[in-house]
Amino acid sequence: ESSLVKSKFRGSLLGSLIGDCLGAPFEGDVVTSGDKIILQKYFDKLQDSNFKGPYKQYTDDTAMMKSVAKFIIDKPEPDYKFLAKLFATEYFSEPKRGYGQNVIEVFHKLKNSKFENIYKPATEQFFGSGSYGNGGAMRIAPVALFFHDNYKLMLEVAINTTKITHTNILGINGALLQCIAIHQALLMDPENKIDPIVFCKKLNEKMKELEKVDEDDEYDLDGTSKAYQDSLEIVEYLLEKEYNDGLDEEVIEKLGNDIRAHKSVPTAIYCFLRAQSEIPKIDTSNIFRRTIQYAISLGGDTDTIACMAGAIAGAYLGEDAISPYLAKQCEFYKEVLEMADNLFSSREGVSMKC
Ligand code: F2R
Ligand code: MG
Ligand code: MG
Ligand code: MG
Repeated sequence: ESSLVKSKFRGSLLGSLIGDCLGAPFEGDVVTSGDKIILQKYFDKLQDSNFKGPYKQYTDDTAMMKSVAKFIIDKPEPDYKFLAKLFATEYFSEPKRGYGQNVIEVFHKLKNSKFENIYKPATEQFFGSGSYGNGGAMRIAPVALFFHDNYKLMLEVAINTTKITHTNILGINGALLQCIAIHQALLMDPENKIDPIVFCKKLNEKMKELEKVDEDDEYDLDGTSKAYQDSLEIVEYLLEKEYNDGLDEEVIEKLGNDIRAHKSVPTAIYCFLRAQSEIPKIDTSNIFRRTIQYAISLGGDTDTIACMAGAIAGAYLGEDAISPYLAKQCEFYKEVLEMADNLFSSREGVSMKC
């Protein structure tokens, strides 16, 4: 039983890395009609045991996820100043990993203020409204895994790790949704088929608890406070729809495929759920590969949407479902597996102390 959980830790972090590395070359792409064929060939080639190419490099998604993992592994009692320092150190040692345009201001301010108030720089982003980029969500996997048997603490840590860079409610709730999606997938038996609608409804029940809607708030005219529960309704609607040639365009139009959390996290969840059964023009019987390949086929923020979908798929399926040939194409894959094992074993240490 504990070996299954360990395999799920590995699967989730590896899934996150593979989505980032394989999706990165396509980030910002606009989808065109031949893309599914090109992607099919790209994946067939990468998965061929004889193929030897240069590593696919990871981006900010993995760079920041590394820091979140280290923050948990090195200090079991959450030390958010330590995490802020890890984020900044990682950024200044390798600034060219494709970070968001604005988040780098936070790193500079943190450093210049000697990490005096680690939450202040993020609150100043976007004229005080805070970032709703998907940067909080893309790096959350280690939190969902490590704290999976303490739901309340998991949510608290997810919020506090996100707020160092993202304070807009959409940025925070997006990270929470990604976190609970990984958590819910982790608790599923990979021997049992997932019912996408049931999975989505269950997630939405939890999201309704998290998105506290104030019915009397006259300022919330655009429904920001319940953006994610509304999006999950759309996920359900799209999952129930019969396949047609325009379906993917409708997915992009209704759920989004860009760097905003509310226009990418629900999309990643949809990708994972849609990939539980066959998808036209994606020729593979492997659910993990289908998830990543489909996520990338939607274009836009491909590294991040594939990274988030991959983290969920890996948490459900475990490491065994992931082709080692695909993993071996990614820079840092050995280190990510080591990170997953360290995350798993530091957890055992903590529960023994209790
Ligand atoms: N930065 C990128 N990719 C470059 C963009 C791709 C390009 N379009 C292309 O064609 O290739 N990728 C990485 O950034 C995303 C994560 O970003 P993060 O960490 O959330 O950063 P940031 O800067 O806080 O937010 C990102 C952008 O979102 C918009 N935004 C956020 N909050 C806003 C607000 N309150 N008001 C207005 N705009 C807001 C801004 O445009 C931010 O720059 C991942 O995709 C990662 O891979
Ligand atoms: Mg294209
Ligand atoms: Mg990136
Ligand atoms: Mg991205």
